[in-house]
Amino acid sequence: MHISSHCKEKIIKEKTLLVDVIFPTETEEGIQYELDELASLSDTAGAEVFGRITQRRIKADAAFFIGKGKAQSIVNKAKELRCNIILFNDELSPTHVKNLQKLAGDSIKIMDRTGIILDIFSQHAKTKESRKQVELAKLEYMLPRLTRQWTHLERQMGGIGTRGGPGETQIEIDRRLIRNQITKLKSELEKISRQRLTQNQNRKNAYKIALVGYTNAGKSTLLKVLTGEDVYVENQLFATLDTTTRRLDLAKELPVLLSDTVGFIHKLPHNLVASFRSTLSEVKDADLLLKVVDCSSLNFKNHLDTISKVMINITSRQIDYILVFNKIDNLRDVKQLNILKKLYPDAIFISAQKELRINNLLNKIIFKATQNNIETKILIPYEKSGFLDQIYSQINVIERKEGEFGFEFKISGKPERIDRLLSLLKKK
Ligand SMILES: Nc1nc2c(ncn2[C@@H]2O[C@H](COP(=O)(O)OP(=O)(O)OP(=O)(O)O)[C@@H](O)[C@H]2O)c(=O)[nH]1
Ligand SMILES: [Mg+2]
Repeated sequence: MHISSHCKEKIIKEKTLLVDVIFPTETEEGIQYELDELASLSDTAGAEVFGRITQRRIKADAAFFIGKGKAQSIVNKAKELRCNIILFNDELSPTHVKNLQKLAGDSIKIMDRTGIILDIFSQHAKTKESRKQVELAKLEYMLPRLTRQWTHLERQMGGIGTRGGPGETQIEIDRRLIRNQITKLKSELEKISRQRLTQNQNRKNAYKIALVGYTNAGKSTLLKVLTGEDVYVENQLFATLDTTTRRLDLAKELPVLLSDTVGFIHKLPHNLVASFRSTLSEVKDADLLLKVVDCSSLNFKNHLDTISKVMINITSRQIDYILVFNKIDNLRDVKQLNILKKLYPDAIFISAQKELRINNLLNKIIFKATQNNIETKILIPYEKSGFLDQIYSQINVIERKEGEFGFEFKISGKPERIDRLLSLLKKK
């Protein structure tokens, strides 16, 4: 696993002990997979895993999440292994964190899955927008979890208007500071998203494709192969946080845009999805999704599940898609490939890295992009020439003539788009 240089110092310091509770609906096998994934998250964040502990429970304990006795023994184990982080696979409630933290003392930090994901996002956020999105998610996560240890926030957030009114306790002051900062971030993000909307106006007529999939499935590698763009590819979780959109030259008269964006993961924190909503707008507005799956992973079925769940969170619209099974070069043998092909007859099997069978995918994209396209003629009266911009920005123009009554256009596109255009024309 790649570890970027700025994490190296952390690795020496941070040692994690992983903890997972097995509830009745979960299997031992599933839990091992989840712990492997939690270990990858810990590794990507720059902390080394020194042990794993599981406990079977009917339901979570109200005070400690696990039993109090077990909690104490985990803390002892962490001390024995010299771990400074106890990392829980589930999202802990503010009460759980408070109680567990009290038990663990100052030298050990209690963290949960959401916390470590947020930490990775902070490390990987590069642009102004993604940094603000991560900060927003972090503050929303922090707000209900404020305890006495969070003090002196003023110094970090400082400035005029941060001093508390009479009688406010430190925690109240901190909460108020955080709420103010959340409001500020939201309005800044709103502004950035409005700017993007204006920039995107001229992309309307393009057929829009978005890459979606589990983190590390190979989405960015595929964007690189399909468009020739040099994008960041790394064997780590959440290498990509910002959306990249590039032209994809498929055929004449077929403007296509391809977007790559942040990957999904099992139990992706809700407030992260919410704060990344504008980055994910390329997914929401896409005409076609390429659902990229690492089919060499033993857990690809769970990954498919996660994609569906996160998509429901992002949009209620059903978007047409192609199932892209990537990393076929990593499969054990041809037999395994054939089994998968039988199970998923509609999927396209490729290796983005080894550039295998990319043409199959391109053909299917062209088929989808031109499927049901119709050609038709429309007349724009001269007095409505203000409408010409909309024609060019929303549909493919094959021919334009100046006739007796107005501009005579020959256009092609999806019937829905043409209908939308005609009803706009009527209204004007
Ligand atoms: N063996 C194999 N490895 C691949 C293939 N495609 C991508 N990879 C590797 O998988 C890792 C992740 O690739 P990325 O393209 O960064 O994956 P991603 O889906 O963009 O991941 P995130 O941005 O982190 O969500 C990299 O080490 C790639 O080199 C493939 O077809 N075969
Ligand atoms: Mg990526």
